[in-house]
Amino acid sequence: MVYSKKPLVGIIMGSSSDSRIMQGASEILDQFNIKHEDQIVSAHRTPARLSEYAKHAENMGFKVIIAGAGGAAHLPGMIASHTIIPVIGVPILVYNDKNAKKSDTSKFSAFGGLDSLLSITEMPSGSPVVSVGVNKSANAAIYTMKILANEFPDLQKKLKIHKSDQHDSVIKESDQLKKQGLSKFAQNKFK
Ligand code: RP5
Repeated sequence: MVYSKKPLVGIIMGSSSDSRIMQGASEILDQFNIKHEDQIVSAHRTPARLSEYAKHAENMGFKVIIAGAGGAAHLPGMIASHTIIPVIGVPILVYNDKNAKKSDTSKFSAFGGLDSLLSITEMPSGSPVVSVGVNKSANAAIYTMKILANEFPDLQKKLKIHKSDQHDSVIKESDQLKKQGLSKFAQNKFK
């Protein structure tokens, strides 16, 4: 089912380096056929663009904005200060590693993503931004769909199926574990 011809969700991130994590949100939204528009908007490197983006998001009629940022992570809060569209923040562990290789962990946040998590969740009273866990962009997408499902009953059905699929996969794995024994199961799973 096509829910809307126009994107319903805006995904933004502070840097191209965030795209590795933020793609998790787009994968889930694509899987559920939810149109989204994706952009890089830096709160400190493109501050004017940030306020323009908020106007753009309202003009586009986005229902939710998913905003990912690392380090000081002021992007979600700043966007929320410009619009009443609900903002879901994704705290990102990677920091200042635009040019780093995937294997290079030396440029990860000194505070393990806690810096970003607190920046997003500790918005002063009156200017709320909700947050998912560090790097959990897929959860931001699932939560977004829970909000959208208030409007689209078909999406409610799909989310219920998603939940029962999760249930079934746990039961299936538990049966395998019981049959094989814990040691063999773990060896097979992680070999
Ligand atoms: C934040 O600074 C971005 O969200 C990113 O997570 C972090 C580092 O940016 P780069 O130096 O990788 O561009 O604004």
